[in-house]
Amino acid sequence: MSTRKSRLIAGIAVALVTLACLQQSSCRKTKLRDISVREAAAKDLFVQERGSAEKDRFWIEILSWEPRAFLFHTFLTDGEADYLVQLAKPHMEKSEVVDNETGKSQPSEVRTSSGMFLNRGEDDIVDNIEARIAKHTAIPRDNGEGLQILHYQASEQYRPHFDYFHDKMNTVNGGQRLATLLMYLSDVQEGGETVFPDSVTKPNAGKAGFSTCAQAGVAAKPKKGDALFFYSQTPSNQLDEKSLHAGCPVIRGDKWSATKWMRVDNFEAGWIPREGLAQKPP
Ligand SMILES: O=C(O)CCC(=O)C(=O)O
Repeated sequence: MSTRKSRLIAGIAVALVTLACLQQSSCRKTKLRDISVREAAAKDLFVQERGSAEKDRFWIEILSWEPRAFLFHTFLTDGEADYLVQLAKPHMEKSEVVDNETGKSQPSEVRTSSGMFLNRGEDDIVDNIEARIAKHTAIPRDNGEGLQILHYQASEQYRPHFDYFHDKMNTVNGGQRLATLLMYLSDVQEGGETVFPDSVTKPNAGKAGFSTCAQAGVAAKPKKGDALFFYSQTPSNQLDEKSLHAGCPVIRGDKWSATKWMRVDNFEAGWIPREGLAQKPP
């Protein structure tokens, strides 16, 4: 077919589609290929979930591609953040870390915070947050471990570490850790950022408002309700050494956070009994 003829046919096709479209009122009001229309539609979805005020707006900020790290702004409501702190407070214990050789948890100077584990699906509020995590990370809820709640007081920190395991024992159930969602449950007056010291870009070097620790690489400042999402593996499923990260020392104030580690496969979550806690739900 000649180029002239095919151009003519394409032109007629566009005219017919436009005519059909103009007969529908929805099409007359919006330009389908207008980006602002698509953005507004996406925003509406989140507004339904989070409330209409600008301060409640959920949006995703790309922090880094190497490692892959994203900041979910306004992921939790203030009420949800306060609830998790309140649930955990009476049960906090000195944090431990997994020993690379034995795969067992033990106290270590690597991590000076205190913490506790909630059960997966422990109650309706936790369950709802976990469903939201699955939706926004696109990683099934059943791949997640129970939430770990952490508390850092002034000078406390979590030194640089990987979330993936170096031993075999810890990967039997659920496989390796694929990704982490770190939810900030409080603001911190100074310090306490989560930093990736081996990130390829160094956007915070010399930046006012970031502690010296956080200036070493891509970093997220703790803000109540925000959540840091990052992968421990590259898109080609290799363990990502650039995902090395640290909880910088808190300088002023204190920091509460909740960590959701997500595995590559289903994770059989047990049920940790606690005083006053109901039996595992059916
Ligand atoms: O508290 C932080 O900023 C880091 C926590 C962390 O690295 C973890 O829980 O794996």
